[in-house]
Amino acid sequence: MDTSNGIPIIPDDHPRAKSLHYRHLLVEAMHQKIVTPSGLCAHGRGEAFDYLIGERTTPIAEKSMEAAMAVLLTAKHPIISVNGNVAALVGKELVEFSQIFHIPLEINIFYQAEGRLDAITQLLQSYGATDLLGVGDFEPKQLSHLSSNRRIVDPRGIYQADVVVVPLEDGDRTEALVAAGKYVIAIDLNPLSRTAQKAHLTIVDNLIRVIPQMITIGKRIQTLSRDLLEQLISNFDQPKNLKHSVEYIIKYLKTQ
Ligand code: PTJ
Repeated sequence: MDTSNGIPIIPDDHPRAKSLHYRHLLVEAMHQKIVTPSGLCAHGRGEAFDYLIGERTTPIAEKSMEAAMAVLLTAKHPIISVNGNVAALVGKELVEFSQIFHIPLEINIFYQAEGRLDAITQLLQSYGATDLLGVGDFEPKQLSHLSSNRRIVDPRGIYQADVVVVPLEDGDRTEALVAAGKYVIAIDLNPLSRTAQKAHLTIVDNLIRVIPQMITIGKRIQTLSRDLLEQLISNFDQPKNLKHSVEYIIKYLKTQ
């Protein structure tokens, strides 16, 4: 941890030490080009919504994670899309997730800038990632209905995927992925965002808590029969999930 005159900038006993730690991590990652400057604004938005659920995983999010895991375990070509914030916040956990469940990671960023793809690649490789998609030599394919840089995708990954996980996403691409016939799993603290509303399954929780918890859930359910996994999926109701997530916030605020 950086210090100023030998005193840690973020003392361990600071009441918001954890939150400040993640901010610091993102600022450092921005200096290394992993995170784009706008990524700091996106994080601030997320922090605000995290306050509204008491900064902990709700029972609603827990249920959506179980359904998401069932979708991933029964998918033919699942893929996880990784941008700068995602790599900086949970790169290590995502590499572990990818290796345990054999779900590839594709780097796909909105703000292209020299050195960013390399910086994100190197970070993920430092955690043991080997077969990253969206980088290196590949024949780029384009998603229709999208004009941003994120339309360029890897034919071995997002392009052929039946299920795409989009943590911390912008709404445009979620819509383009849905229009392309893909089942979209979003992780977004804001249940009102376009991404949250347009995805097939939204986990309204902090990415930082979600990935380790999905690993735990995945290990628990991966031996279930296909029938049981499909039951978990059919029991999930996205409109109810979003409605209950908003109601949770309202209820939580009333207790304050
Ligand atoms: O690395 P790049 O170039 O691809 O940058 C992409 C950013 C992050 C800048 C881009 O995706 C973006 O602008 O995102 P938005 O449109 O600000 O949306 C971010 C959404 O993620 C918001 O709805 C936030 O509430 C939510 N969010 C932020 N942090 C977290 C989060 N959701 C879950 N966990 C978080 N830690």
